[in-house]
Amino acid sequence: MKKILITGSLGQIGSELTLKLRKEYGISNVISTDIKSVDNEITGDGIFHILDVLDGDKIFEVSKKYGVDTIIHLAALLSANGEKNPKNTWNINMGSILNCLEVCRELNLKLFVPSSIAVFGNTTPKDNTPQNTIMRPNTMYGITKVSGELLCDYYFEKFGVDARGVRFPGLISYMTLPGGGTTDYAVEIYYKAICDKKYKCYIDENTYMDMMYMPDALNSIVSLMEADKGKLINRNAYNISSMSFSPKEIYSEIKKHIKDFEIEYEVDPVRQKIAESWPNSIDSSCAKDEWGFKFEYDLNKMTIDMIDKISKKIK
Ligand code: AKB
Repeated sequence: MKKILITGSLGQIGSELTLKLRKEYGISNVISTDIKSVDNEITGDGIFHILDVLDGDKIFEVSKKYGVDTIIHLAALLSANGEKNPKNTWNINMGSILNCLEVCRELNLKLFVPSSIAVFGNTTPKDNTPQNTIMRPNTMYGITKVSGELLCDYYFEKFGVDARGVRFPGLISYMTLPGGGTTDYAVEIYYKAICDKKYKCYIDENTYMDMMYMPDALNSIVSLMEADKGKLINRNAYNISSMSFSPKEIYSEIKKHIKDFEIEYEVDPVRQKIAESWPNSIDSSCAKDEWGFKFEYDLNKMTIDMIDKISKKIK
């Protein structure tokens, strides 16, 4: 990667990835974009353009103007929000991937598109879920993620577009809040523990889902995009995870540091149903073998860092 265009730069992944890539690849080599603008270091301290991912001509124009060689396409609607307007979710998530693939085909660019554990469904094996297994998701978000994987594979096979992707688990970070996902509770719980000392959790206490701390997620994007093309067999769909826990377990971990923290449960049937359709834990061995995926943070180490960072942020 030399000149990188990011869509969804103001989102949970995009805001941290933009800063990391500016540091590693040079401030003038990262073109951050989003559908809206806000006043912050992403829009103020480097290159930033307003870009609607449904406008393929504009993606082409900005990519060409800057001589981009890689697009990292992060803009998407997530699982819980996706259920509120499924048709819109299909149109945005699929239309934008198709636009990026077309621009990459025309300009010969590399492409990263994140997939998700949402590609799995009720009939998928739940524990240590294999890389290649049954994928019958029952959310519109999950359907767009499986379709996105297939579309990227198709563009690679048919047109040689070097598209790559990972199946992200729930991502936990302190800088920008996630919006409209099922795994968002695992971010909210830290803020509530620090600010209010109590949290009302919308996921049942014993429901397990895969998770990952943001620094590991960002490293995985860079490692995959810099990996030797010849080694990538599962190129658009790598299972990756660094931990799996239930609300009860993350609560106990936080309570080690915030002794008077209390939790209660008010399960949201929509998000609970989604959570139950996803794996308890997935097998990341193909990502390890094919491009050296590794992670640094487990629940304990992440909790120490989240509490430290959020406490400083809200001071
Ligand atoms: C969501 O909960 O929708 C996302 C995801 C797992 O893709 N965090």
